[in-house]
Amino acid sequence: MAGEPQADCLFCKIVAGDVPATVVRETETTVAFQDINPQAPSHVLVIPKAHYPDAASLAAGAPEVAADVLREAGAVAEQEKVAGNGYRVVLNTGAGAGQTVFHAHAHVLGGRGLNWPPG
Ligand code: IU
Repeated sequence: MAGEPQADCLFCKIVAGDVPATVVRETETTVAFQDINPQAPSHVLVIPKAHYPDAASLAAGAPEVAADVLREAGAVAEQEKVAGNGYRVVLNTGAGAGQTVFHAHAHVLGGRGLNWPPG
């Protein structure tokens, strides 16, 4: 069923506490943790606790939680002290766009200059 934990999903295991992660923020509906392979001085992932494979399916199935994820992305940027100089929120959607973990997540990147267009 949409939103239910998936046994083979790494991020569901992080939500359950079965796989360790460096959690920086948590709400009733979201978890934010340090990316294991940071692409910027500050690189945090914000995920919904519920399992949706990508941001679009999250927005369609649980729009209030999609809003929570975006709100938390801003809160992470403030907490990480990267908001002032600008930061980027990235929602890779689909393998062709670089999505490798199919549990919705927002990358929050900051702490350096960020080029446009992205690679
Ligand atoms: P992507 O948008 O699906 O490519 O992002 C997945 C991210 O998850 C990527 O930046 C990985 O470094 C990160 N990650 C992680 O933080 N911990 C893990 O155990 C694994 C991936 I696997």
